[in-house]
Amino acid sequence: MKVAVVGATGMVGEVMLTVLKERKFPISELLLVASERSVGKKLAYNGQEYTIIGLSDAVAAKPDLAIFSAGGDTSLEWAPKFADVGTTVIDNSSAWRMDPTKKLVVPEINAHELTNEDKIIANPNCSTIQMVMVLAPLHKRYKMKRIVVSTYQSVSGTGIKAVQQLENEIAGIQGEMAYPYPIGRNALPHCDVFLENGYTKEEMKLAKEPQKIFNDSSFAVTATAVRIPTSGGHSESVNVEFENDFELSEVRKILSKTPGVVVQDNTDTNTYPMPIYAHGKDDVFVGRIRRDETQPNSLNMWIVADNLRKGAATNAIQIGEYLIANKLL
Ligand code: A2P
Ligand code: 11C
Repeated sequence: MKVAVVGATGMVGEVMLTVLKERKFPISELLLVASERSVGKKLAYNGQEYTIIGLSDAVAAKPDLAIFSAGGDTSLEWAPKFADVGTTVIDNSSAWRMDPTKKLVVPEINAHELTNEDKIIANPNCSTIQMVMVLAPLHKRYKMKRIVVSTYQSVSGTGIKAVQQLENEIAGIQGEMAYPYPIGRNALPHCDVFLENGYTKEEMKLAKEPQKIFNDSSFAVTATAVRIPTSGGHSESVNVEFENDFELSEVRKILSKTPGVVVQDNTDTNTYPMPIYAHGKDDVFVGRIRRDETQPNSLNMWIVADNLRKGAATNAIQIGEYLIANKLL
């Protein structure tokens, strides 16, 4: 498999290389691609040194697969150029997610929809992925009506400048600001840009992407997305109302049998998911599972995952693995 990683020098790109190596992704030739600023620089993968190349050279090399995490504008411009030479693109940006001609895929949920006609495949937003991983088996069993989610998102979701801002603030160093306010000892109800309806773009991703992933618009999602001073790992408080009632013991049983989901839920031992322990792991962790006592058929949960892993790199690479396993490349 000739594989290009576009945005290889970025935060998600770095995790992609780690995950590709860990999962022994079948690579016969690896192309590491970044902006013109990085062309010619060296990057190591699996003990070997690679020279960064630019996008034109990468298209000319006609890779079988290109995994993009280089921002929406780069994806909009370049993903079609790769597709034109026969490359299948898995794109981590928001550029193609809501395009009706593109699939939005969480492999455990809807990879079966993929065909070899899909040349640009969208990877959902990180906070969406971890939420739908937990909701999918519950929706199947109890049918969701409405979800209210509040997120507690780490600075790594914003990018390297935000990680630096938090580190500078902790060290007491004056530096460049990624956010309009300090993030240390703070919480910003502001992830991504504000839209005309008063929501942020991140909140609308949470509201819209799940329907597309489930191919079902019979339920509604409303979201508040908050940036907190954690370096990695997103957390979510999720309230879900179902059509049908449930037993908590059955909910726990269903979730503990769901591949990619780990239940950490024991109040006697203070067991619940936390971002520092989700770091570096591919699973989605769920705990604080309890009945919402204020209305029928409703559940509260706390969901945590490494946003750069299952929320980005791992999910994209699992899509690639599915394509290979099903001979769709
Ligand atoms: P570069 O390091 O050369 O700027 P992050 O999300 O951490 O900011 O990383 C973004 C990634 O996308 C980096 O690898 C960055 O490369 C790459 N990138 C940004 N703009 C472009 C572009 N116009 N063409 C190709 N790669 C780009
Ligand atoms: C965040 N979810 O944590 C974002 C990062 O649409 O892929 C990824 C943005 C996206 O702010």
